[in-house]
Amino acid sequence: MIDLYTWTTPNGRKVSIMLEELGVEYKVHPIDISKGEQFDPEFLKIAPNNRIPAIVDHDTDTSMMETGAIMLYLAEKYGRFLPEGDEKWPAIEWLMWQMGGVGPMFGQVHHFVKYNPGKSSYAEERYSNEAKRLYGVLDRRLEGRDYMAGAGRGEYSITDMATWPWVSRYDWQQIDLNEFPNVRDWYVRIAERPAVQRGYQIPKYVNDVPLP
Ligand SMILES: N[C@@H](CCC(=O)N[C@@H](CS)C(=O)NCC(=O)O)C(=O)O
Repeated sequence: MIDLYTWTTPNGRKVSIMLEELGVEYKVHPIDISKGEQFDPEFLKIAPNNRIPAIVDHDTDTSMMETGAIMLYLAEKYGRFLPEGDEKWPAIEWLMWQMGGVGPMFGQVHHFVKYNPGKSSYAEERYSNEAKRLYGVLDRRLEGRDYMAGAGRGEYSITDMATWPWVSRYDWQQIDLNEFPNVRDWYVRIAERPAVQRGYQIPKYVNDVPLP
């Protein structure tokens, strides 16, 4: 049994989508970051960086923060959603690209462009340009592929599950997905998955999955 501590954000949705894809039993504990619940000392014991999401796996007595680690842990535990053999490291390479690039940069776009417009034109421009550059990188990666990692046209993996929730906020980033047709098609393909639809609504409904 897994406890998931989460909120309605891209990082939170990565893990709820994965748990829904795995079809395993898990219990949701909402951590409302708009009310500062991520700073609760009890949560700090599980997530020393005061960020959601985090999990506690009672089967193995493991608690874990950081979505990249959580997703690799779950992929290994259940033997799913991480390509094998020669395809394993490219999948992890692109997962790390999401962790180090897409997440932090898109997060700054949300901060400056969506929530604090006009406070710093330098930051708005810098992070918007970086987001557009990353969309271009993803579009080129997806040329001739259905998924970000895996042989041939690729296979659906944690790399996609980690990246998709950030792209789902394309309107917050003022991105027209039609400018990135490979990303748009990949985004819609994944949005149609029932587990993604369910995982998106954890821990509560905010809006339908956006569609371009
Ligand atoms: N690198 C972390 C990032 C986690 C993160 O930034 N979570 C955000 C929500 S998407 C959060 O908890 N923010 C609370 C805050 O900024 O105080 C991961 O991948 O788990």
